[in-house]
Amino acid sequence: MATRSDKTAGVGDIELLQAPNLPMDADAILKDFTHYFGRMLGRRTIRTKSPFLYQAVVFAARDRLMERWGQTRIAIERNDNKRCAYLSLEFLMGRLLRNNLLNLGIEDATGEALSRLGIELENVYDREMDAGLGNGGLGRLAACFLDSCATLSLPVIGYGIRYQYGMFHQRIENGYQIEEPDAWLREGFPWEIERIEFAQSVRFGGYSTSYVDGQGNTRYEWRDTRNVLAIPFDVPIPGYRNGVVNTLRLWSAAATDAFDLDEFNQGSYADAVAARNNAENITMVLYPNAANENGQELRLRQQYFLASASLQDTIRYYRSQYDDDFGQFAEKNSVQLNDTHPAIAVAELMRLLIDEYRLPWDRAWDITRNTMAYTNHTLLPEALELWPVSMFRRLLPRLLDIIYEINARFISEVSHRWPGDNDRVARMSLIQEGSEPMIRMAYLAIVGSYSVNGVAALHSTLLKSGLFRDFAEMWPAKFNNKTNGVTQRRWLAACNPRLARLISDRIGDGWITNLEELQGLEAYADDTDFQYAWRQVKLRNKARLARELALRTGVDVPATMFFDVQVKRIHEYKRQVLNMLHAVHLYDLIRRGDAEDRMPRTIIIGGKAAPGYAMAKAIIKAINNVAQVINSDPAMEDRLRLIFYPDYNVSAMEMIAPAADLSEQISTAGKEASGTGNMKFMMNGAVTIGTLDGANVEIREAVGEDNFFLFGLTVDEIPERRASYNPNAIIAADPDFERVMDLLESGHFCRFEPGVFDAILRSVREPADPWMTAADFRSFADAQREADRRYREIGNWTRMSILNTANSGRFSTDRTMREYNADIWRLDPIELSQESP
Ligand code: 26V
Repeated sequence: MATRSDKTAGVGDIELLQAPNLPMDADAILKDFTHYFGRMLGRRTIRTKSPFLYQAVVFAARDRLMERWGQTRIAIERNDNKRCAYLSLEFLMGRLLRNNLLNLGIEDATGEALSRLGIELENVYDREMDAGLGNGGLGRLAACFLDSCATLSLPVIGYGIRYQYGMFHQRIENGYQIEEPDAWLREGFPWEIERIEFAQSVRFGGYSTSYVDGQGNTRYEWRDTRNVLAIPFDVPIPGYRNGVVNTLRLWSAAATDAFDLDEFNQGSYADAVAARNNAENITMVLYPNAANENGQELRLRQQYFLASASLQDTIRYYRSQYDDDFGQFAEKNSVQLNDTHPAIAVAELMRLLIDEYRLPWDRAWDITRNTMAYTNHTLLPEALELWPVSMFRRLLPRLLDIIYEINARFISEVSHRWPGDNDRVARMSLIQEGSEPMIRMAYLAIVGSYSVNGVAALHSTLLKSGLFRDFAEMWPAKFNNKTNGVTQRRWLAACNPRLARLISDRIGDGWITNLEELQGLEAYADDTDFQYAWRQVKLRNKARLARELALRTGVDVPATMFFDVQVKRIHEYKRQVLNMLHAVHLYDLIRRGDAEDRMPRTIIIGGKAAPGYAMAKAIIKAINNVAQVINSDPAMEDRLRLIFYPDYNVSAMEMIAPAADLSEQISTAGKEASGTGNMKFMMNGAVTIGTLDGANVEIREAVGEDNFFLFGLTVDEIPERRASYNPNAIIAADPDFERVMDLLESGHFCRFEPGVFDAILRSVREPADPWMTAADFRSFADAQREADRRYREIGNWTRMSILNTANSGRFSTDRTMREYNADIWRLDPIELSQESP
């Protein structure tokens, strides 16, 4: 382990970090590109499709990141900044080249350099694979946070897992989702730096025991463990033109040389070497989330692996400044837990402080509770993490001891405060009793943290009154809200360059780091020249998306149609089914000649289903079947298109958001914690049709009710409606709805595949339907009709579109990160020394 003496033992830093930084002009970039392409990669001929082209461009850019990276580290050390470790099982980074060039300020120079070789930078961007190390909202949020923290000069380090296989690729075959592995590292990942010198060892298995030491203190030991090596790979995270480069540190598992020494000694050399897979499997694959696939042992190994390696790394750095004096640990560190996935960190920090550094329980607990902070990302009770006690005993016995001890002390606190309230004690216990006792990870996170936050105002309110009510009653001051955001560097500046230019030409480019400046667009909302230019940008973005749709699906759509888009993970609560019912309704209207005054519309639906989530997969099949019938009916041509967008991911959204007219945010009220796609669409001038759920509530407040298509039951209305919910009566009373159900139930969309819609239609008609799809059909169809009417008054729509962008300022992660910092982390910004260029 590194100590201060190690640091002073060397002879000093290499000159790189003090010398003037590399030039950023086209000549210098071209020279470096040529060096990497020819001398390092050993290539001579430039071919547009070659991965080496992309790699050489990355290396030229990386050189310029590298010096700033070193300068940032030095500044943090010198100022002895408090730091925040953002622990997340997911970082959905997407592609990095465009954003890194943008933030470094060398996009134009790089484009110029490459154009001299006859290469288009845009094609080089396209050669990059998405780093898809996440499922959806939660993982992409973590990626946006990193961009904003670097831009705000906040010393935040992301800790995650370097999965060999990220989010699976989705292929559609006969309407069904087929999953294919995402071998994103196949051609290498040129942004990362392996830092073997910071490897850590993580323990599993064995048994826990105690003994009394020379001074009469009880000591605990975790013996006979199987250890796995955690090797860090660092990815640079540049701020926007501020000289700061932060770090995303991704851990990769490797067998230690001592791994399975037993077998080795028993003479089975080949078995011993083969058994190394057991260690290396830990970071093999990202779990695609499905609440019904809980309790997978490998997943728990991933969680502990991340928590332990990251905390050991945090302590290593702290000790390089303070040796073994832990007195200031909590003043110098915050650890933000991205959902409960890394919540085992609460117990692991206790273990490290007590077992490894010999702190007494109370001091260790004090430090832990002043270091950890927890963010909740879901209200669905079935998504709350529970781990079998028996699995913990087998895999992490020492951590189970610690959790039991935390629980014993916590429960005694509860019973002192509420004497005799045994129900409350059972409700709040970290252990859910039963034939298979389970550990409630969310409760461990709450008890071990000084802050618990939700991700939108409504969500945070519902957490306090629902899921975490008892805890909010006990510690009201711990609970707070931090409404999500998205980074405008990726989600406007980089992905929508035409709109970015139009905006900057009018109001300057201050919005890139101060999104509230978009407010200045309000003044042009009624300016017909500006409106015209605004429409032209949207039209060109739609044409670009239309080309991609044709490529991916073979369906042609005119860019002049109304683009109605719902892209997100497929889940019943997100109600893609409601969207499909509406598509069938429009189809029916056109067929019966009742849609003459309707705007031609393209409905785009995209998203992945968890491989084990049968209903979500059935929804994909159903949408594809409806699409097939609609798109091959000559009567629908130029009137209605329904497209399922295959393999939706971050890069897809970068093309989709700039091209959307209407943003579908139609979850059952009270189910979507926040949503962040809603914000990306708004920023790019799409108008929302949505329920009062998650951050939609705040979006509507910001843009004004006239510029948002509201529909559906509210959170407050749902319980009373549920009590007497009768979907069959609702359908029977609504002729449009009845016709839609008739079409679907008659087999019109599955002539040769009977039963394909059965499960879905049954759930719509089910009085116990938790998502209450039927209850919202009429109000959804009415809101859609109103959206159509408003779109046909094109000036009016454009005004609405401009106002959406203009009022999206609040939904920048710059604002979100400022709030985390002001209320939770309290970090001082990194102060780069004056000499560093
Ligand atoms: C659960 C599981 C269960 C086991 C396997 C892997 C896995 C991965 C993720 C999850 C929970 C995901 C929760 C989530 O993504 N929540 C979303 O967070 C967004 C950012 O705060 C928010 O905008 C969305 O509304 C919310 O659904």
